[in-house]
Amino acid sequence: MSSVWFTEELHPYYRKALRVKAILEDEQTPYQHIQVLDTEFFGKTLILDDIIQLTERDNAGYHEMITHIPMLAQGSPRRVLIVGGGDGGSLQQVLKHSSVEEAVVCELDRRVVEVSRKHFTQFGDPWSDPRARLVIQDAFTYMEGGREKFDVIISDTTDPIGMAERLFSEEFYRLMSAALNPGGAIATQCEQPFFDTALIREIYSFARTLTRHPAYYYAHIPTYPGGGIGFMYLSDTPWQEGLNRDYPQGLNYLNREVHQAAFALPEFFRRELYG
Ligand code: SPD
Repeated sequence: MSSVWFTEELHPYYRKALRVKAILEDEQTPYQHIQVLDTEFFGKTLILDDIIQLTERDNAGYHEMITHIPMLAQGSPRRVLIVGGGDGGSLQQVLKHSSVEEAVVCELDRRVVEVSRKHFTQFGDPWSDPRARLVIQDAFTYMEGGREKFDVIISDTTDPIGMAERLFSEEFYRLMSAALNPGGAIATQCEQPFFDTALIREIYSFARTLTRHPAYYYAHIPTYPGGGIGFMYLSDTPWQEGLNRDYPQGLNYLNREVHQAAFALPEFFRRELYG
């Protein structure tokens, strides 16, 4: 019996594949190629420009770690910005914090929101929460406006390819830092230690000039290259402050032990980053 596989090729020497049961969406928008596939074991899978963004089975690790780590460190965030994040997964997590009064999602492509809302019902339609505000705009342009301040900023982007590349630049990190209230915290999607060492080192080096306590942490996500992804934490508040707070109910990945362990880095990478 023949089978159909979706293959993500990261490098000429590295690819990974999911077995496909059905193609649910396949659409070219003005910005990107959006696909939703139903896959064996991992369930519905969102793919943008041939890069896996999330699956039903393993997205919790990504969304819980990119949101709650900065939220817990800040302690009582009222205004939160999510850069990208049109699938709603980070928004769902952010809204678990009762301190939140407004969560702004700045997403470029409205179709990501519409398609995800239809298929990823496990996020519980966070868009219908009155605290959620969707801004359809290029995040760089939105941040350059510089009018709004936030307690937490989460950069939930795709990989630094094409239009998203600018969201990994020093200039964009400066814009995010400038939009942060005192005591606030930022977490960004920050790629994979094995494959993206140079990029992460570069981001860490300018993160050090922007905040007092930058740090890199990691989560295990089987469907991402290398089996996981890392995040850059930027704040004048040490991430350890978050360990003393109450965690939101009903988490699937994050607990206090995982929180602490996520900042422990394998020696080759710790040396690269922290010297
Ligand atoms: N290498 C793929 C990284 C994808 C990160 N973005 C995920 C978006 C989920 N909200």
